[in-house]
This record gives sequence, structure tokens and C-alpha cells, in this order.
Amino acid sequence: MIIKKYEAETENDAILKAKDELGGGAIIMNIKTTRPKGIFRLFRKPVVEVTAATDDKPSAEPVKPKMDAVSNEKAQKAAKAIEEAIRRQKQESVSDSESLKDGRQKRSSAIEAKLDNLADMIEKQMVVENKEKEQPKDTDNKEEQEKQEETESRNAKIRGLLYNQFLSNEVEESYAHMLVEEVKDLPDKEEALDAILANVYQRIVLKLGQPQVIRLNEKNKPRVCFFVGSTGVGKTTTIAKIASLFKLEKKAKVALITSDTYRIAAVEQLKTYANILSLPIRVVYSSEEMKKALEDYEDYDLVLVDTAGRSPKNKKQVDELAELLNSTDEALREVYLVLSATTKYKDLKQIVATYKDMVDFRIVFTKLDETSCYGNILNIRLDTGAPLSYVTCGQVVPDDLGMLNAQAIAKQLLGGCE
Ligand SMILES: Nc1nc2c(ncn2[C@@H]2O[C@H](COP(=O)(O)OP(=O)(O)OP(=O)(O)O)[C@@H](O)[C@H]2O)c(=O)[nH]1
Ligand SMILES: [Mg+2]
Repeated sequence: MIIKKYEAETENDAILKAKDELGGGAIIMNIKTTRPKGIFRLFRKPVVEVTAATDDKPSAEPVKPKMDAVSNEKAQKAAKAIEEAIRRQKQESVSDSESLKDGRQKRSSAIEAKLDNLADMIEKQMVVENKEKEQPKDTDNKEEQEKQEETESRNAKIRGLLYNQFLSNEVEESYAHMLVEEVKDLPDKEEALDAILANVYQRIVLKLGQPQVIRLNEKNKPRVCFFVGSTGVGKTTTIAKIASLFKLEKKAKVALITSDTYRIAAVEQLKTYANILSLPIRVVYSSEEMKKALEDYEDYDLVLVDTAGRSPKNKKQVDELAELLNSTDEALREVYLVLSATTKYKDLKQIVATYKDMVDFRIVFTKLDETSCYGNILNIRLDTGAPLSYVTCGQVVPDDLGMLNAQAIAKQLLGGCE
């Protein structure tokens, strides 16, 4: 499959460019208007960018009916044999005048037999050809059949394009297959492409589900949110972003706890954010200290708990974390598993399997800015059934944080650019 982007001043021009290069069969996957930002707005017009795709393999030539090919071949062979016989006859008539009569008689009867044979074959072939010619008389049937075949082939082509598109976004093969198979029985409408795209898009959005983010407790009890995950995925940075959002925009009373006592730098990192945002912070070394800290923060709205990065392969670390989580009232607790969008699917699977056995969690995907393949978001959502939640797309606190936008991810998976 070839996917290319074309830019022009108008949508029509961009589509024409795409079709010019990729051919009339090219499929328009996305249309985006980019308005120049900042000072450039004054000098440049908006640009329409069209993403178009086509199958790079030319479609196969229609195969002729088998009978047709076979009878043609036989007829040619027979004709050749006759020519050969006539040529030999001419030669012999010059060299052998004595046996001319007998020979002629014999050979002429042989030729006659062959001619008969040939006539027979031609007749058969004509019957076949006539049958083929007769078919258009049954126009209704034929037109309908052709239309159906055309629709089927077009839909199959579209499904093929979508399947490849999903794979190129690293959607797991079986999920890609499931998504295109689910649209198998679409009506054979003219606007099949739009119908299929809209259908698949909606299915992806549904499968990604409604993101679930932090909701403060209404009963004057703090919401306690743990951030867990592997080393370096962005737990502490995400906590700083969320703390800032709740403190500055939602005017909530926010407190921080860190149990990441493995590294001095880790504590200092969170303390720096606590200072900037004027938030209280506690460092806890055990589940006892954790309980005590939570009691002290009883009249806060939100307590964000940072944890040390854990390798899913280190059982001791994982057990310690489980103990810490269990020291907190389940009704107040929310666990956010932080995953980097840049981690390989195979590794992500292992990570989520470790946490799945331990606790219910929501999923935060970080570092969306570092990849253009969002397939893992869908893969992990479908693997775990766990709700998706926040996403982060940069190092800037607090700006680079948002709630997962299922529509934007679905568009991206279908080849869109936003
Ligand atoms: N590009 C990009 N970098 C990010 C994002 N989120 C965090 N980072 C960077 O990733 C690095 C690690 O972030 P941390 O927040 O320290 O990660 P952590 O999970 O707390 O790491 P440990 O405490 O060591 O387990 C830092 O350099 C962050 O600035 C993001 O969304 N995009
Ligand atoms: Mg950290």
C-alpha cells in the first residue's frame, strides 16, 4: 500500500493531485486544513492537506473462460497439422509421381479427417462464444451480478487498505483483522467507502471507551491516587501536571506523598514541584507511614502518591508496592498505571499482566509526542479492558497533559494526522 500526503490551496486541487499521481482508484483517508500559526498567518494562506492511499499492486486481468483457451489451442494445433500435411503433400507430388494417386487418396482422406476434426472444434468453440455473447441478453441478471462483483472487490480492497493501515500503526494483527472483518456485511452502496470508514471509526471509538479521570470525592474525604509503573515512564512528571491542574484550575486542596525512597533525586524532583505549587509533601518508607500520612491529609481533596519505578520482573519490588496499595481504603483509592506509548507491545503486555493480578487500574499513556504509532493504546485497552485515562504529550508541566481523546486516536489509527 502507498500512503502519501498532498498539499494544495483547495481541497479539490489536493484531491486532484493525489488522483493524478496515485490513479483514480486512490482512496482519500483524511483531509486537513492547516492554518499557519503566529506571525506566518499574515503571509501564508491556509493549506489543505489530503492523505491518500492506494494499493501498489495493479489489479489482476480478468481470466478468460477455461474452455475458450483450451479450444483455441486445439484449433491452432489442428490448423498447423493441416498446413504441415499440405506442405508435405506438395513436396511428395513432385518427387513421387508413381504413387501419386494412392498417396493422394490416402492423404486427402487424412486431410479430410483432420478438416472434419477442425470444423468440429470450431463449431464447439462457436457454441462457447455464442453462449458468452448470449449472456448480455439477460441484462438485468448480468448487470446485477457485475455490480455485486464490483462492490465486493471494492469493499475487499478497502478492507485490505484499512488492515494494512492498522498494521502500520502497530495495531495487533488479530485486532486489525477483527476491525475489518466486522464491516464485512455492509450494504453495497455507492458511498461504501464513507460507510466503511465511518463504521470502523465508530467501532474504534467505542472500543477505546469513555476515558476515566480523577473525580474528587463528594463526601469530604480525600481522593487518593497512586501512580505506578516502570522506571522512567513519566510518573513524577504526570503527577506534577495533574497537581497543577487541580490546584490552579480546579482550586482543589492537593497534597503529595512519595514512597520513592530508592533515589534521593526522585524525592527532590517531587519536592521541587511541591515547592513551585506550594503543596505539602510527605516521604513515606512503609505502609504504616503511608496510613499516618493519609490521616494527616484527611481534610484535603486530592492526595497524589508517587511510587518508585518497578520492573515487572522484580517480584520483591512488586510485592512491596502491593502492600502499599493495600494499606489504603479501596473506596477512596484510584490506581493509575503509567505506560509509555514508546514501549514495545510485547513489553507492555508483560507490564500490564503484572499489575492486573495486583489491582484494578486505569491507564495513563505518556510520551505520545515521541511516536506516531498509536496502535498500542488500542491493543492494551482491548487486552486489559481497563479504562483509559490521561495522556501526556511532552515534558512541559502543566500544559502537556490531557484526557485521552478517543476520536483523535481513532482518526490517527485510520491514517489521519491529528
Ligand atoms: N517527550 C516526553 N517526555 C516525557 C513525558 N512525560 C515525561 N517525560 C520525560 O521522561 C523522563 C522521565 O520522567 P519522570 O517523570 O521522572 O519518570 P518516572 O516514571 O517518575 O521515572 P522514575 O521515577 O525513575 O521511575 C523525564 O525526562 C520527563 O521529562 C512526555 O509526555 N513526553
Ligand atoms: Mg519518578
